Amino acid sequence: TSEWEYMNLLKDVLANGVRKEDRTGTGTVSVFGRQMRFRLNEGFPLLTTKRVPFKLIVSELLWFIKGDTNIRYLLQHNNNIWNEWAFKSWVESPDYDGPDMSDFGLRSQTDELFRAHYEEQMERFKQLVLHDDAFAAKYGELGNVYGKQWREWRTTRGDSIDQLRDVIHAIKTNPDSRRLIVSAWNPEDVPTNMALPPCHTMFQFYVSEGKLSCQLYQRSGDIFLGVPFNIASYALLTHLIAHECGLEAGDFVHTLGDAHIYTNHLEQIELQLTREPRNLPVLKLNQDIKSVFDFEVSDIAVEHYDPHPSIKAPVAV
Ligand code: UFP
Repeated sequence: TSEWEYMNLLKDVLANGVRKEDRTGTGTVSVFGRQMRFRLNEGFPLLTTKRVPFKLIVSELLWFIKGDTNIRYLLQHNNNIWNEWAFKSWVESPDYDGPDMSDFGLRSQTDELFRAHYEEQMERFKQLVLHDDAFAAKYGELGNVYGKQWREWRTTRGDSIDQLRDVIHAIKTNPDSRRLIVSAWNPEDVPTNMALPPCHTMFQFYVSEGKLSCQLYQRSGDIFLGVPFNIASYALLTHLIAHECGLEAGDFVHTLGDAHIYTNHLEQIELQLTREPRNLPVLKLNQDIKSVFDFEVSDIAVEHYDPHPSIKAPVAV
């Protein structure tokens, strides 16, 4: 199955990676420049060598597609993957009145007592974002992250560009185009206006023989925790757009810049590599929905997903 592409990347980085310090202070083993190819007609590339939470991938992708940049929608779908980035802006603000949360990412992993305080404050934060509109507008907002750049890229003329709608239109009307690109990397916004500079920097579509393929350039990939999500997310995006355009899903080509394994994920990877990939699941879309922009979480499911158990690991923030 296509999952070997991922398993081989793990082995490659273990064999060829070099030690590299990183922004989070965790330490990584890293290589530069790698590519995986997933043939989407072989099955949906949701890893089977550990359980990957598909529902989180769906709600995050639909959140991007809506152009939403506030974590409230994610919280309403029990999706906590972006919480830390929003939380940070609150605990560093003058409005925050709880115990000191500086460097909460590392400290919550090493200090039990701190972790309890952190979890308490995070729960308080989530309730405020969910139920207090003014608070959500101020601190649930992540700035000009993916949703903003995909749907509402601001121009110097003072208007904006809906890159996603434009690229779907171009796929339908000019499928041989070599310019089917969406860019999330906005150099004007990167230093100041976004919680996390985009990891998935740009993607390109390609149409041939009735099939839609997609290639992602990811500048930085946490191979154990981030990349399995990213593979499934872009595979799903490719399927959704193919569905709207009346095409089959072709290949998802995943190109990585700094491809790294955090040193505190090495044991987990050793375990994962002992496991045999199983058959990939099958994606089911609600056929009544025609437009990419109309899908809800309940319209998207995978069938026959029979993974090995999940493997826990600390996230570097
Ligand atoms: N990361 C991913 N995929 C993502 C995402 C983040 O692998 O979709 F949002 C990882 C890559 C890196 C860290 O380990 O998060 C981002 O840090 P930096 O900006 O320093 O590359």
